[in-house]
Amino acid sequence: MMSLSQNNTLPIPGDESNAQSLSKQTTCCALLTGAGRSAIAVIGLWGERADACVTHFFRCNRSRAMDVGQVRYGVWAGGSADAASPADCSSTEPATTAAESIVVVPTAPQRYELHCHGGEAAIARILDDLSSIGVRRVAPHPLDGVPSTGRLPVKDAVDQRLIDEAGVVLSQCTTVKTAAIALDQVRGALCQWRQRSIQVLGEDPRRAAEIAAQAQQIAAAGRIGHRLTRPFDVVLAGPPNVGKSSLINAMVGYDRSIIMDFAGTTRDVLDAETVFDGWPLRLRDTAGLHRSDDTIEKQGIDRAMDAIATADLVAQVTEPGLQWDHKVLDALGRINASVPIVRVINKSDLSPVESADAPAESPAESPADALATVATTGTGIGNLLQTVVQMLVDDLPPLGRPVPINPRQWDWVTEIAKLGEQPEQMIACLRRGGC
Ligand SMILES: Nc1nc2c(ncn2[C@@H]2O[C@H](COP(=O)(O)OP(=O)(O)OP(=O)(O)O)[C@@H](O)[C@H]2O)c(=O)[nH]1
Ligand SMILES: [Mg+2]
Repeated sequence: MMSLSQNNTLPIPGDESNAQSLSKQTTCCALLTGAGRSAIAVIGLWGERADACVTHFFRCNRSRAMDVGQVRYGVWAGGSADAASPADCSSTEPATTAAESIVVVPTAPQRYELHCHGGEAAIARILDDLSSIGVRRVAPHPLDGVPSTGRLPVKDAVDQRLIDEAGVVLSQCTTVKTAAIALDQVRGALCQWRQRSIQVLGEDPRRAAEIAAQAQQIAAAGRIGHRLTRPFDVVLAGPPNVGKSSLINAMVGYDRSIIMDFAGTTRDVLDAETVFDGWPLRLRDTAGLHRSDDTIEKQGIDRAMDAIATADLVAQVTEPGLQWDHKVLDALGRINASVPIVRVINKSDLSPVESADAPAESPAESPADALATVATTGTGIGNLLQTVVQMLVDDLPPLGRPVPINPRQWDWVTEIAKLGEQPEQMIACLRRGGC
């Protein structure tokens, strides 16, 4: 890990005051998001020629100045084969290879975040293009690539640890939304809150309740923050043949699960990963839940129950007119009452009478909050995904706020939230930083 420089601040890449920093002449790039396939990747670009590199490769869809903090959409018009000579990134010749859609965010003078498609080809192309004009690609150390607007005030080893831990998480994030939260903590959001709180309490211990309330809010964000590197587990559960597998396929956009026109097709838990609205999701297809004497089917149902027990959210799927088996519902209720549930009525293109499995004696009423979908045509799928994500991340604070990014930090902030009436213990806890 990086050491502190003499004046107790974090060294920033390209900063000549740091003995180990890159030379002033060097322009660098680094992949800030984790390795592997993801929806979006973020590449950091910083150094003396960063502006010129962006001018050379980026074609903005509007002719506006690249102001710091403003998001700019456009295309990456590079292509290693066409790039100008290494010394000449100010060439006025436009690069000619097929364009790649990207978002460019100037984060400080001569510092950029380039948000591109998360596929390996798109990432490699941009990094190769930058290398071809002499930009140095640095190892994806979590802190090396972080464009920063200034020095991060690191007061002590506890701050250092909070930032280092966020850096490790940042390097493993696979989407822009998760990376943005980790990046805020690398830039010091949580340790600045810690420092401020210690100062406030030192000046006036009566403000402990106020700090505890803040800690409570921060701890609430820890539910998402402590798991930024893992996708949310969304389990689709329901009776056989209601279209659970069809829904999974429609949600991920390719045929992950086998679909058949008879009950009991899915016998195990099958996973498919996707990203929606910047959030990584692991969609889990399960065996149809019902009372069964078939040994293999029973095992599939047991595994489905296990998946439900550990889910972040359960999509409870049924079809028009089909009553849930109450014993199965009771079992679901006993497993984990705290798991949020989205109710889905699939096959909503069919009227209840057309639904082959509907028991005539017990027509089911659709719950008012149920979402209607037609997996075979895609109707309602966007709405379903949007609802799922909203339920999963609804209590997330705005960007820039402190968020604990691992279980250790989460426990620490939760502990502080309980000390509203004990200012001395609160200061001690803040100072320890959970260490
Ligand atoms: N009309 C209509 N048919 C659908 C819809 N969704 C799925 N189906 C059909 O319903 C049948 C069962 O679909 P599956 O996706 O295999 O259902 P399942 O819930 O995974 O079934 P099991 O794995 O056996 O529990 C297939 O023939 C699908 O084509 C829908 O929205 N409308
Ligand atoms: Mg199935």
